[in-house]
Parts: sequence; C-alpha cells; structure tokens
Amino acid sequence: MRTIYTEAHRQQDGGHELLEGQFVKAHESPSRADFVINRVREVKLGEVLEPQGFSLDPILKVHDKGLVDFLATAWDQWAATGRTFDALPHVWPVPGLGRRLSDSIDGKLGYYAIDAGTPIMKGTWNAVKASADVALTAQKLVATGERAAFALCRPPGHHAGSDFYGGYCFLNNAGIAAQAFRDQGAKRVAILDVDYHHGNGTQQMFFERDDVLTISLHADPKQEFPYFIGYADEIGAGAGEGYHMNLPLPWGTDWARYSEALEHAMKRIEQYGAEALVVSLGLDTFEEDPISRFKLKQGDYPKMGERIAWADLPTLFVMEGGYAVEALGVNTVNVLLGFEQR
Ligand code: SP5
Ligand code: ZN
Repeated sequence: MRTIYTEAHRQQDGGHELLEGQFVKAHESPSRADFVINRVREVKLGEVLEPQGFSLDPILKVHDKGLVDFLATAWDQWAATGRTFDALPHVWPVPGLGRRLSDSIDGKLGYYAIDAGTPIMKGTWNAVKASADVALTAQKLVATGERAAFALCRPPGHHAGSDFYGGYCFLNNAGIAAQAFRDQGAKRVAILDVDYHHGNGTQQMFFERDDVLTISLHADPKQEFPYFIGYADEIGAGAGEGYHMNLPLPWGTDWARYSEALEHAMKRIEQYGAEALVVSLGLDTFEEDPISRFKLKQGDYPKMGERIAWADLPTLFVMEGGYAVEALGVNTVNVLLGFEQR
C-alpha cells in the first residue's frame, strides 16, 4: 500500500504539555513520524508520496470557520503580545461561567481548546494544514480505486471536533477524509477508531448523522482522558441514533479482551454496509506506551490489521496517537502488513 507523508509535520514541535499538574516534555513529537516513515521504507511497504495542496473547502465541511480561522492565526495573535514560548490556554468556559468569545488571545485559547496539552507555535498551522492534506491525498487514492492507503498524519486528529481542538489534535483528519468519501459519492462511510483514547472529536462531528457510522474502542473514560465523554450509552442522536458505538475497555486490557471488542465493531461495520472504511490508527494501546495502560504486544498488531481486512472494504488508515516512539514504526507497520496479508 502507498503512504502519504510530508516533512511539514516537523513544524509542530511543542516544548511542553500540562499533564496531571506538571509540565512535561510533549509526547506528541516529530520523532514519532520519523520512526513510522523509516519503518515504512525499511519493509518496503510501498511507494511514499507527497500530499497535494487542497483548499480549505473539504476542511470546512466538518469544521466551523471560527475554529479554522483561529488555528490559522492563533500564533500571530499570541506572538503579538510579546510572548516567545508556546501558546497554551489556562482558563475554560465551563457551564456556569459563560461562553463569550473574548478579544483576548487567552480567552480565545480557552474558548477553542479542551486541554492544556496541545501547544501552538509558529509552524503549527502549516503542519496542521499539511496533515489534513495528507489525509485528503490518501483518501483520493482509495476513492479512485486503491484497496488501501496510509495517511501518515502528524499532528493527529481524532480529539478535534467541529469547533474545538486538543488532545494533541487540531483538525480531525479522519473526519475530513470520511466527509470527502461522502462528497465523492459513497453513500455510507464507517470510521473505526482504535487509538487508546476515545475519539471524542469524531463522535461529536458525526453524532447526529446516519451516513457516517463511528465506532471507538478506547480506555474507559471513568479512568482515562477525555473523562467526560466516551461512555457506552452514547449511541448517537436524532437521525444518528444507533450510528455511534463506544466500546470502553478497562486499564490492563490485553489482546484477548481487545479482540472481542474489535470483533463486535467489525461485525457492526459489515452489517452497516459501508462503502469505505476510515481507520483512526493509534498505537498507544501498546504495553510500553508511556501515557497509556493497555497491554497489546507487537505481535498483536498484524492480527488487528488482518481482522480489519476481512471486512473487504476500501480502507484508509489515518495515523493518530502512539507515544512509545521507538516501537511506533514497527507497531504501526505491523497493522498495515497484517492488513495486506489477507
Ligand atoms: C491523539 C492522542 O493520542 N492524544 C492523547 C492525548 C492524551 N492527553 C492526556 C492524557 C492523560 C492521561 N494520563 C497519563 C498518565 C501518565 N502517567
Ligand atoms: Zn491516543
């Protein structure tokens, strides 16, 4: 399968993130993509292509213009205050406080961000836009007849919703690609999210729609980020009722338990009759991931890819999380090789 990749991701290079009360070195780093692209080349997975440049139109189909304009200008607004360090929010519009959009960059950051783990710097917008272009370019390959493609997106996307960013994500690359499949004529599209964290942005984006089935397997929000959403009783609303599925799993989940949930998800996707499948591919389910607590092993990832392949759908893999960086290349490509084996 072909991989879409660009060096532009390097421009997102956060110094620190606020993690459980401490500033720690950002886990979402450029080296992540280096390990993945190196492994893609090492095993000769297939050609590696540069993304095309798309207009903002396919992004604005699923994201509000307010968020997109903010992301495109946030660094300049921050730098205009004389600050030379990464932009992070420090106050949020929780219910009861109000939610007016302030003229202050600090107000705007809190308005659009869900956390203080997602730093904005000078190159953020370039990297974020390029990451969406990577997803859209790979989507085009699949829409025009390739069985599968790998969008090596960085920064990731599944925590970003129509009008918010966070969780290391700015624009929802998988959601943008799913919408592109719809706009190019696919009647039903499925998004399978196997990142360790709940795909809250993807859930929010498609919650009231039945034309994009969204399923997320993730650490139970009773225990894990993003805490406030991702519970099993969230099944979609309105026309979308019955078209979202959360499969929360406890800390310590291993392949035996994980594969049961994956089986359940794949059966639903097969029954739905999707014409295309987008996989939000996070590898933070790995036993050695520094911020996660599942117990998947390197040898489990080819099995994951193989099970996804059984659905026999045109499939777009979109890179999400995974922070055990030195194993990230092997684990990611293991899923893709398992998929191709079938
Ligand atoms: C794309 C993606 O994987 N984003 C993940 C964002 C997670 N951010 C906060 C996680 C906090 C969980 N606690 C970490 C415990 C480390 N001791
Ligand atoms: Zn994750």
